Amino acid sequence: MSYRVAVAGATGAVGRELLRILAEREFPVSEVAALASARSTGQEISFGEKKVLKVQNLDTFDFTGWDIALFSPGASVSAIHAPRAAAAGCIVIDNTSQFRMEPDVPLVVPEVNAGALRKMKRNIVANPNCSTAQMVVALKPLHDLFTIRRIVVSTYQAVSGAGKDGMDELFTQTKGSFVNDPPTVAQFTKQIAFNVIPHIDRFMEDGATKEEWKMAVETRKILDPDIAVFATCVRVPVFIGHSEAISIECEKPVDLEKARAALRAAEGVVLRDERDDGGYVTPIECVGEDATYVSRLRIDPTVPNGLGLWCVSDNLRKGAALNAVQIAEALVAMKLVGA
Ligand code: 11C
Repeated sequence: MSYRVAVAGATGAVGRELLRILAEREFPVSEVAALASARSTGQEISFGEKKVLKVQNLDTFDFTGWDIALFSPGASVSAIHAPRAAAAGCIVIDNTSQFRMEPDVPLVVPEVNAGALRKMKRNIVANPNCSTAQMVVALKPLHDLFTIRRIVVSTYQAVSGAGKDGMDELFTQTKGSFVNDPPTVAQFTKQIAFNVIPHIDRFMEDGATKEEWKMAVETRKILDPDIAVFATCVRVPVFIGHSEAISIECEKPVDLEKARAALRAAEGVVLRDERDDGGYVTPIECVGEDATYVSRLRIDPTVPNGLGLWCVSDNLRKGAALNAVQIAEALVAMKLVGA
């Protein structure tokens, strides 16, 4: 069986990655539609090696008869068009923050909680924030073994999390610095070239940012509602690949060898932890890769049952487009689409 698949937000950084991954993984499509705002209508965008799609207007697109829509157009646009597509009978996999915390919308990372797809009620499935996705993939095998009770995480997030404009800003500021051009700051709150910024998304009342709040509430929804999460999210001058330094406190005694074996066996995880020069993975090495890489695994002796680790992943792939396509694959495997 093959499926009619629409990609909304097709001209953005994640939209392009969605089309690339659908083709790369040979998702069984009978037809693909690339959708974006009116100003991109008619633009040409490639799908796989041979096909070129003409971008269609999301505002007027009729989703009747389409099986799956992969949405990444921004939360306010998803708010309008995802329910419209769902009402037409199309299953929406939404990559924005719009529906993630709604109780009747499953929030899914297939390696962790594919079973939640069976609870889909509104034809909408949510894809988590990129920093959450890689963290829960890395922590699931450890949670299964030791029962995590608290997570303290610091992130080092690439500018592509802020889309193509964020990438352009890092590029322009970096280039400008060599010819003494004063930096133009638009996408971030301060200069990002040669700097780090401890601020992603807006501030909330308690002093956390929304990115930090998302990591906490999304992790609880996906992995376990009883886990406490304290996150500090930082933007760094890296184009692609989010990194995270994670410390966990567990209910049960931790055992390093068992942790290593579980991470080696876990779906979606690659353990590279050699305790030697270069024996760990950095973000530039994970670009274009599907795995979540775990390194620097070690006991944290400062808390009971503590363990620390470093994890990196391509934020446009596992953090966004790849996870969405894996959700589509899970829907097919579970016979939840196209019935
Ligand atoms: C960033 N994590 O790096 C954000 C991007 O809720 O889907 C993704 C925002 C989201 O800026």
